[in-house]
Amino acid sequence: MFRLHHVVLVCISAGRLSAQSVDVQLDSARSVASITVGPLSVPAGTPYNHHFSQPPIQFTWPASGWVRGFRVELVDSAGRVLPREMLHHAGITNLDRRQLAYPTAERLVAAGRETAPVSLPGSFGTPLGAGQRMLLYYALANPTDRAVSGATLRITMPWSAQDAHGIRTVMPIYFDAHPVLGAASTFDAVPGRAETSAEFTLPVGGHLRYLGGHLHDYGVELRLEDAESHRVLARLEAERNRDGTIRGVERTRFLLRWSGLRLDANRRYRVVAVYDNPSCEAARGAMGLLVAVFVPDDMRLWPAVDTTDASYRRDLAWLMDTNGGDGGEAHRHEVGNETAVDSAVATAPSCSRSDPRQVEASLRG
Ligand SMILES: [Cu+2]
Repeated sequence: MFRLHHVVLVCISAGRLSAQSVDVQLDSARSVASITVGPLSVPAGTPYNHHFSQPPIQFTWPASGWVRGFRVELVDSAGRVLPREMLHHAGITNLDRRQLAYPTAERLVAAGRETAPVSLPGSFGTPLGAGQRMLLYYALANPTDRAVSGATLRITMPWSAQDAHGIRTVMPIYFDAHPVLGAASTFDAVPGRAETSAEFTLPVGGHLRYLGGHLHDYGVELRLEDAESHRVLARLEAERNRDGTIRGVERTRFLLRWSGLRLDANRRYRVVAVYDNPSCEAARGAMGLLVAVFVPDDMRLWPAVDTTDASYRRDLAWLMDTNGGDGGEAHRHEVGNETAVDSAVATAPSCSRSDPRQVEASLRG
């Protein structure tokens, strides 16, 4: 598939934002893009909830082509992969392309420590243009009593050069049940069962080929609905522990549909996050995101980014300020039964009133 079997090696210094630099290597022969930051040091005894982060680092994408997935790892000075607990989160935002449903910058890569490597099937790829400005952010933790030095954050992406044939464009998009542009899009999960929802429209139609979700503790399900016909188009259930904490959210590839789930341009859709909070107090910092891979009908209709847009600028300022984190809001991702709780969720030991919903919740658990 690749007519050029040479290695393009590009090193870019991030410059003014910090002393750190991002190194991008595009290896056409092996079809891999490798993005690294280092050397990094993580002090001992840096727990998950006091993770440390550097300011985001801006870099420029060196050559046009397609990325076809990603894997995020932290490796030590000998190249060995470090424990996943040390990677709080990492991501890459494309400053020169806007999201489909929102006027803010595209989230190209977003990984928490629960994120498995992403690999797009066969002929799919997300186009990136030479010269597009990217923002890389990450936060690390080290709960052990041994300091780590000389580590490298490595994001590896299957890569196809621009002269590759037969690649179909897919785009990473998401829909937020509580979209707040320029701040953490979190909300309170009130005691009992409650729904939080928001409508959106898409400037260009297309098909969803993959749909996953993101919920915090006490999340029950996410729904994608047609707000005009009131039909439920997709429903993803949370995998919950008995106490309502979250292990994960199911995902779908719409395998029963020939080309995925159809979404029309300029039609009203709704994303709904359902929570069931068995405690007597509101749980702060809840989230509800549908994360999708989208095949647009025509990429030329993708709306141009407006970097002077007020929402775009607020979102970027927030990203720089919080390093892609959650702005200090309570935040606990679905990492299973671990003790990684950095949330301000207050669960009253007992409720003074008897609430049938609690019984229901504990039975269901
Ligand atoms: Cu979250």
